Amino acid sequence: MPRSTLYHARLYGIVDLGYAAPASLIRVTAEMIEGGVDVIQLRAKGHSTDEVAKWGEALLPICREAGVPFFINDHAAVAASLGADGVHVGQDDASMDEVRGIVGPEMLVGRSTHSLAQAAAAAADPRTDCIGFGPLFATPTKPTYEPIGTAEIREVHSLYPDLPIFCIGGIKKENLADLVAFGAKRAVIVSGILQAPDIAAYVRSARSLLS
Ligand code: 3NM
Repeated sequence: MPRSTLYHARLYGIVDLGYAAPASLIRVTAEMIEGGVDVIQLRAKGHSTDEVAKWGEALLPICREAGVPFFINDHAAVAASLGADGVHVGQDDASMDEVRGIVGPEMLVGRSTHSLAQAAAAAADPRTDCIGFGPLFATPTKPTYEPIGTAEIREVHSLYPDLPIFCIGGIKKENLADLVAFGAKRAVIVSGILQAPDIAAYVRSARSLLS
């Protein structure tokens, strides 16, 4: 899948086992797709490689049928063996050499960044296909991370205009219009989507704010 798919993406949803029970993963993924999410990631911190592989195997065909890129968080070997579209890694995870050594040159690779300096480092490597930029606000989904605020959103987008940048952290449909006014083009929403009483409706309304 080409990087341009991520460039045109607007709303990135994460199926996070911290919020979604294993028995709900297929329904939650289908509802996110129904609402119009542009990218889906499976994130299962603290779960075994075998579990991630099992859940990834269940979700990949649903995403593939809908043409929605499917990322695996952290587990490059699982992403490679499933033939996922992408793998997302954090600052403390494997180096790009290590990740590319596992997934090869074609798979999309995303990297979390938590400052302009980290965004610069990620952007300097042409093998980085997208970045997360955050957490913008305090979030229970990543409780130990210091929020970086919204002041640098415009700058990071103007420094790296060709890099798909996904704002993340404490984003809800209620603050999305403000983020767009601050220069955000794309957003990741985790708990807002997964805790919504109607996931498809929530995604549809958040997506409509990111044109
Ligand atoms: N990564 P919510 S913030 C998974 O800044 C994740 O890299 C972040 O969850 C980063 O939408 C975050 O519930 C959590 O706030 C986002």
